Amino acid sequence: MEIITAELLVFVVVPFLLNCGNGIEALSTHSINYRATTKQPYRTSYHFQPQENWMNVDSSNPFLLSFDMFFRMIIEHGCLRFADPNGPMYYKGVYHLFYQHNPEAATFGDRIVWGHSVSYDLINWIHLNNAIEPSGPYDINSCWSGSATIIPGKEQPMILYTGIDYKKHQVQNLAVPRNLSDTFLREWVKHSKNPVMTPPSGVEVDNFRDPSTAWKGKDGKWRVVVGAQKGDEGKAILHQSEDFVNWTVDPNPFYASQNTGVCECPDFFPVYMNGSTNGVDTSVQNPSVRHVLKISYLRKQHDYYFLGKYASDQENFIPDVRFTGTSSDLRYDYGKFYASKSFFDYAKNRRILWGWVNESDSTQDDMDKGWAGLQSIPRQVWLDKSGKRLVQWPLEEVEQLRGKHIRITGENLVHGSHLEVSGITASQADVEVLFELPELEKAEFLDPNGVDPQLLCSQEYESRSGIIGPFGLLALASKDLKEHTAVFFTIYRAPNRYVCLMCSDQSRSSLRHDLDKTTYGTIFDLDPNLKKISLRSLIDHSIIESFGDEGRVCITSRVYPSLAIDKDAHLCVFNYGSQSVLISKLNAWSMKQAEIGYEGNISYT
Ligand code: DQQ
Repeated sequence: MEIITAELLVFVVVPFLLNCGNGIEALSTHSINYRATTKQPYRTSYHFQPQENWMNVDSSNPFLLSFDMFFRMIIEHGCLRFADPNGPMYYKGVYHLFYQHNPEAATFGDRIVWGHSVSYDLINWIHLNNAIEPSGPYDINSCWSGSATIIPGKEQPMILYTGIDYKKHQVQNLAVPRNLSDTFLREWVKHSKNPVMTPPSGVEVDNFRDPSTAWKGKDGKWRVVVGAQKGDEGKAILHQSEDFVNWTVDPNPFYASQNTGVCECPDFFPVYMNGSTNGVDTSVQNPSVRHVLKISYLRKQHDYYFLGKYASDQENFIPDVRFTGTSSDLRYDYGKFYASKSFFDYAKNRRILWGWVNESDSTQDDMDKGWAGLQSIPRQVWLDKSGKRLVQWPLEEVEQLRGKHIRITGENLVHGSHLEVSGITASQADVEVLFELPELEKAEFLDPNGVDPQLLCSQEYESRSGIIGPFGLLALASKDLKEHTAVFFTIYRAPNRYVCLMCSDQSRSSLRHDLDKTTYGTIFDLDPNLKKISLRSLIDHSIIESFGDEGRVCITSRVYPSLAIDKDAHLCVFNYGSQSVLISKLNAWSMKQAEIGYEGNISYT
């Protein structure tokens, strides 16, 4: 089918058929990615999402519950879960993304499968049939998260995934492609010896899941970590194997944290120490690399990462700084971003990170929309030259979608300024701005110890005043600014250093009241020599992914405006600080729609 025909389907047939859930099902095998329309204003245009239904979630939504109810629900139902990216990999010229999916409904279910899509550029995607579905006693109650490893030399992809077995225990299973000459790897065969790992002693049978990508030790054996829990202790359990089929468990946890509950989706990988943006294959161990362990803590619903030492002689990971449960812990993203997974892209020598971005509306809204759950724009990830934190940046491939371009330079923003960035599609945009800062000595004093950044963000924005900041972007804003999401910075003088507060304030993102409008924020050290700070936001109808300080700090939010929709959305730059800041340069682009559709139904270029 030619694109033009497919687009006709999208624009002419969709509005007729689309009566939320029911209409979408009717379309599922015919249309290409149906984008935001009057009836689907929150559908995204260039973020990956399934054609319909769920990249899975359970049927409760935390913001509608008290903390106690939310927590009880987690305990009683096992977890609150969403659309994890699974087994991303690059194989023979094709990128693969699998994901947790309920093909039957826009809610979490008891028959979760692995959805499967492929791409040549990580931006335009072809949906394939589900890759892994419940079929045997070892996974009959769902196929949960896992990872892919490509055995070098043999060029053999292996998938390890969690099966919920006939007793509802969590076990790990192996699947391999049926036909290696099919570069789309459409069919996967489960190993006859499944399950290949069962819950070891010291691990709860219903909290043993999400095997990582494997790495090869110096002894030639493969190693993976599996997330687990015993009581309040969270663990990553190491397993070793020579053949990927017979695994032995290490009695000592690779990593453990007290009072955290289960560690979900552990990811373990090396990064270069010299500031290089290149990625490193997961098995590399040498003096030029450090290691990163990422844990998704279910109780927090955030992805935390630890920089540290892989003590291969003791088979464990020693983080530089242990988990504290406070706002000082390092996170990939200080907004919505969970169950993430990275992979090494051999084609371009980089490490790529995917994260699941859930909804902030209610379950009923999701059922009405007929879908829920997005994937972030894939991010390249590397260690900052300071060695103290990771840097994330949207893949260069997303820039192929950039269309109409607006540039602003040398604009001074005095106290109270609002400068509209007009001429682009503000609901579907990529904006990069570099702010030149005034003399930092003038900044307000703040001792960041014990400060709650989220609370400070709300207060800062509410007051509409400060000294250096708040300044930043108003995204998805209505013309009268009654609706907007403020993504901004405020600079402070702290003892012996300068710090920056980065925030995303959703409190005015919609006239609707029935939404989770939590304000997100974090405080980080500022390099005083730079005298500048950058902000990039990828805006796509109901998602705003923001990258502060050249990607050292990220915040992703989901918003559902009722006025600032499609052509009625505006984008502004603002400054409420008493000190002026200068727009050193601003580049903004309208973004085109990505091609995301079923095989055979799109003309893929
Ligand atoms: N989601 C999966 C689990 C994982 C959780 C189930 C994380 O394997 O622990 O859908 O969101």
